Amino acid sequence: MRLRTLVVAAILLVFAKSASAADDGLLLVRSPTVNNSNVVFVHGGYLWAVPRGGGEARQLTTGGHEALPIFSPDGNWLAFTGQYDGNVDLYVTRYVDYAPERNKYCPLWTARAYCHPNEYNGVPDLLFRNNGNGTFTDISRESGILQRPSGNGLGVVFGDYDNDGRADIYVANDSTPNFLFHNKSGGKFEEVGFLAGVAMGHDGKPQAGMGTDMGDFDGDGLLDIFVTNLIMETHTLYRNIGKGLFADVTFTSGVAQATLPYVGFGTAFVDYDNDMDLDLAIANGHIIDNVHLGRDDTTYEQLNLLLQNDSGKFRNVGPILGEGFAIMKSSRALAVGDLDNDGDMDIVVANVGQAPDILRNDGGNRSNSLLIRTIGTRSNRDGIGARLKLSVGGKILTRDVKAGSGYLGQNDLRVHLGMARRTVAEHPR
Ligand SMILES: [Ca+2]
Ligand SMILES: [Ca+2]
Ligand SMILES: [Ca+2]
Ligand SMILES: [Ca+2]
Repeated sequence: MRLRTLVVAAILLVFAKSASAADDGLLLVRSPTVNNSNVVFVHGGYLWAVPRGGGEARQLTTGGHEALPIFSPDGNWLAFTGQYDGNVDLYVTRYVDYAPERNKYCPLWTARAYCHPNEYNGVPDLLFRNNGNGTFTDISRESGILQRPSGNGLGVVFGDYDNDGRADIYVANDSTPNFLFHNKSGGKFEEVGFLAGVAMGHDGKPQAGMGTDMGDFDGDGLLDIFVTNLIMETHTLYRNIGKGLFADVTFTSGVAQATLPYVGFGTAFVDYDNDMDLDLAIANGHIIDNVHLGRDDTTYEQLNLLLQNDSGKFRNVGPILGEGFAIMKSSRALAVGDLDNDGDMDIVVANVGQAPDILRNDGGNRSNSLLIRTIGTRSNRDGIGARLKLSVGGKILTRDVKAGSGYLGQNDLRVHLGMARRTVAEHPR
C-alpha cells in the first residue's frame, strides 16, 4: 500500500437545492477534521467545530475572528481541499444571488415554477486555507479560483487528475461552464476546464451540472470525471486520456442512453459488486414539483440508477436489484458506505420532503473486498488527501481518500476495494 501526498478533501451535507441560508437545523453533518481533534459541521449557515468525543461547539472564523461566509443568499455547500501541510482546507461552492426580495415570477406553461438559475447572477466560490489553529484565511482571489463570470456552483470534488502529486478541484456548475482548477502548487490554481474538455456537454453547451465525482472507471491510473445533469441533456462521463485532456465518452459508454430521461443530483463511483471496477450510483429527481402540469414525459419523482461497469460500458441494472431501486421519489443527496460492515457498499439517498432511503447491499459481498481506514499522524487525522495504489491480481487499483464529493453527501471515509476472487492486495511492483 502506498500513501501518497496529503492533499485534498471535502465535505458533505444534506441540503435541498432550493433551501436558503435562513434555513436552520436541517443540516448536516459531518465531516472531516479541521485539525486533528475537531469534527466540523454546518448549522444555520455557518461552520462549527466540536471536539471529538464531545464538548462545546464553537464557530469557525477567519484569523480576524469573522465568521466564514459559507452560505451565499442561496446557500450551498462546501468541500475541503488541502495544501501541503496536511491540514484540511475548505472549498465552498456558491450558487446564485437569490434573495426573497428578488423573488421573480417565472411561469412555466400555465403555472408558476422555480426560476431557471440564469434568471439570477452567479455568486463566486470561495477557498479557505486552514491556518492549522482552528481559523481559516480566505485565499479565493490570490489562489486563482475567483472567476468572472462566476459559475452557478453546486457539486465539487477533488482529485489529482494529472498525477503530479497535487490535488486539483472540479466544480459542477448549473447551466454555466464547469470548472477544472489545476493545482499549480504554492496555493495557486489555474482554471483549465475548456482546455481539458470538461467544461461543457457533448454538444458544446453548458449543462446543468449538479453532482460530480472523480474515479478511475477504466483502471488506467488516470482519474475520470462524472457529472449529473438535467433531463434530455444526459449525465456526462469524461474519460481522462492523459496529458491533461479528457474525451467525452457519454454516448460510447452507454451513459447517455441510461440517463437521458433523468434529472440527476448526488452520485458516486462505487464498486457495488466487488468485481474490481467502479460502477456509478446516481440519485435522480426533477427540480420542478409541478412539472406534471405541463409535461407528460417526466415526473417530479424519478428512479435512481445503478450503472454497472462492464469493461467501460455502462448499463442500468437498477431494475434487477430489488426494491431499493424501484423507489420513486425526488432524490437529491447520495452517499455510499459499508453501513453494516459486511464487505459491500450500501447507499443512502436523501429525498425532498420525504424520508431518506437506506439501500442495503445484499450480495455484493459474494466477492471479496478490502476496506482501508487511513489514519494521519503528521496530517489530518482521517488521512484525507491520501492516494492508495494497490495491485490486486496484477490489476492496479487507484483510490483516493476524499471528503465532501458529490452533491450534499459524505461517503464512507474508508477506501473500499472490490477484489473479486482475489485475497491479496499488495504494493505495485
Ligand atoms: Ca494535479
Ligand atoms: Ca481512467
Ligand atoms: Ca463493479
Ligand atoms: Ca454492506
